[in-house]
Amino acid sequence: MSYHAGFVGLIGLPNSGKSTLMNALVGEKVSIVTAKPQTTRRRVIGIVTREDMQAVFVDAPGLVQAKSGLNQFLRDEAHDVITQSDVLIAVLNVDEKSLEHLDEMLKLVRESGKPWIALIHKTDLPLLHRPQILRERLSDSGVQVVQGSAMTEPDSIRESILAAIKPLLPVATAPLYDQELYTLSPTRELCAEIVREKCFETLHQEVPFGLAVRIMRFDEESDALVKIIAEIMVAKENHRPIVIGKGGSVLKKIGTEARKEMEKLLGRKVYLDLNVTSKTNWQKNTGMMKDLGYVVPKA
Ligand SMILES: Nc1nc2c(ncn2[C@@H]2O[C@H](COP(=O)(O)OP(=O)(O)OP(=O)(O)O)[C@@H](O)[C@H]2O)c(=O)[nH]1
Ligand SMILES: [Mg+2]
Repeated sequence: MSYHAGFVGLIGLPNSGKSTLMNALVGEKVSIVTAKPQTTRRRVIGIVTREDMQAVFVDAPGLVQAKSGLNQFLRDEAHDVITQSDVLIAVLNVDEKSLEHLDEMLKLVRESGKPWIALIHKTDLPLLHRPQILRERLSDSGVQVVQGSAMTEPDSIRESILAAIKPLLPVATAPLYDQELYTLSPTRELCAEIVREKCFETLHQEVPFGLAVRIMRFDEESDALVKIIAEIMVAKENHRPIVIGKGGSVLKKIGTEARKEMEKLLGRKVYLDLNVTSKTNWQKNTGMMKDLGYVVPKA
């Protein structure tokens, strides 16, 4: 039995369900998921180790066209994941409105020269003819096509994908990472992302897209309690009162939901303090972008 190990990039348009897929593959929540596009900003690693393989999945931001600011970072980050991966999974959601954008995404994957498979995703949605239309678009590519829904059938999608990618992964003598590891994200990063997820779910229009979250303090007070102070940075002064809400009601909702999820993650009680600050147009400030980790690592 040959052993295979390598990096597998999840590539697709915004909202195609890449992060939901990542969580289904790993069996743990490592990537945040929301109904809004452009939720994932920095790549997230999720590791699946089996007796005969280790797949290091890389959840990338959705592919967008952009020439500046945060969107340019999202674009560059997704392109870099393509470059750094050994194998790609092109995620095509059946409810995607623009077939043209799907074709552009497929072109990018094909032109990378990497081995790849396609996933026709969200097949639980009642769009009966769409999977067939997408299959026809893929028919001359000669790649393996898997279909399913990470939301409603996580186990079967995981097994189909692992079986399809294994022969495409490089042959290896040993796993790349410790077999017990399932993500490389530090706990602080996971906590910051939880706050950002709750902001995305609670806030609307342009506000969530212009905010970033930093963990300012992470104090393990005891075996039973962690004290976390996080900063929610907004890009415009007038977004601050929106995030706080009347009498602090919006911030309280974000805080309560984030705290509950952090308690699940950490297995301890969490005391969470959220501060909202405005840093006008931080997305245009190279220093702040770097500070937040929104820079593409140099190869
Ligand atoms: N019906 C259905 N919805 C799904 C499925 N997978 C994901 N979704 C929903 O699609 C939306 C986007 O999911 P994400 O996993 O955040 O998508 P993404 O591709 O990571 O999005 P970006 O990070 O913004 O590029 C969320 O509302 C999910 O609940 C699926 O299999 N079926
Ligand atoms: Mg995502």
